[in-house]
Amino acid sequence: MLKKKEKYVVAVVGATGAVGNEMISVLEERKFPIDKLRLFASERSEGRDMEFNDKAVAVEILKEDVFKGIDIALFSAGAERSINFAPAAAKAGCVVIDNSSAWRMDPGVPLVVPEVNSHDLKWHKGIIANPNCSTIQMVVALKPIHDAAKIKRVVVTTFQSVSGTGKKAMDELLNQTTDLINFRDIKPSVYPHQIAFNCLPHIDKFLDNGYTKEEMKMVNETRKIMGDNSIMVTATTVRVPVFRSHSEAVNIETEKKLSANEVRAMLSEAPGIVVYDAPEKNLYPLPVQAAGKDEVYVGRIREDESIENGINMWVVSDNLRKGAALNAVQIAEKLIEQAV
Ligand code: 25A
Ligand code: L14
Repeated sequence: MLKKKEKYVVAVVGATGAVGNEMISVLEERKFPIDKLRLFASERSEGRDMEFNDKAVAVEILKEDVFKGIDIALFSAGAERSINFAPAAAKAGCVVIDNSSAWRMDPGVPLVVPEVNSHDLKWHKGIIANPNCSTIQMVVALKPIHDAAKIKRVVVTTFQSVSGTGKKAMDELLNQTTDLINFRDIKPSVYPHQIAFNCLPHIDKFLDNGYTKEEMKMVNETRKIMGDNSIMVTATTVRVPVFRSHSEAVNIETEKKLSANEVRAMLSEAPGIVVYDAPEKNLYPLPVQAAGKDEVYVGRIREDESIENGINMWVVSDNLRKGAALNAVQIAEKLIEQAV
């Protein structure tokens, strides 16, 4: 449990990665009450300094015994590091907010999107999981609809940017693009195929059921966050040559009928959402517009005319912000609110 203090000792594990970098910016921008910031990464980053509030902070090597005296640790260094280090951190009295997939479906670990289920923070035992990026932005938009009309089924297709995979993937898209327009040969390395000028229906590993792990995260995490196992979800996740922000085409079947106007009105009022929906002015959410922003943008809201009670919409958000770093920091802010 987090003890109420004026300022906290905060750690970012995986600080030199794409998400870790964003965590440092978000902590700074939101004036998080930090007494001391500690940054951890692997030996590869040894000797590096990073900037926080105009001061240099040295990157330290992650070891099991570093967590004493740290109040909150934001982890984003991959699932293996989270499995190996989060329990030791929790044992040392630190609250871990973990970005990896390691702990999300553990029944003893809350999986939290503050707009949806901050009440689940109450039962944490030292580790709190931050959901998958595609799931976070979708549940923010689903929650008001579920409360109003009970969702029966969701069919989602994602268009995911390369930044989710980390810095090496962003470099790969940039280098392939410049190589191809200069008629040079390319050799895929992070992804199994060319990502520039292409779409890959493949995110994370394939499972025995023919789906990818990313697709099944959207199914299982949505139910856990919404606290309703009756919601049916089916997903196709696609990597597209975009640097930042994920886009999603979401089809929702509800028990009660909702008009497109009702959905537009309720989402406009909902926390964390901005409705951009004026097609006559070519206004709809775009990944380049959402990049660097905090909100989940929703547009193209329309009734599904092929079923009785259905809605289609287009949901876009920055995967490194709301999809990862911002959601983690918002969890920490809620913990502070609830601390005694
Ligand atoms: O497959 P995994 O293990 O589950 O990991 C998945 C990847 O997903 C990203 C993250 O990539 C991770 O590597 N990720 C994690 N959570 C995410 C989320 N919610 C997420 N992506 C989206 N949404 P990343 O590049 O953004 O961040 C990697 C960070 O983790 C640190 N790290 C790695 N191993 C570590 C460790 N920290 C402590 N102990 C360890 N054993 C990593 O630090 C980085 O901060 P680093 O020092 O290893 O890397 C510094 C720079 O080096 C580059 N690099 C990475 N791998 C290699 C490399 N360079 C050369 N060879 C390599 N093999 C990185 O680009 C980084 O800039
Ligand atoms: O958080 O886009 O489970 O390659 C793992 C795959 C994050 C995104 C997670 C990607 C994801 C990542």
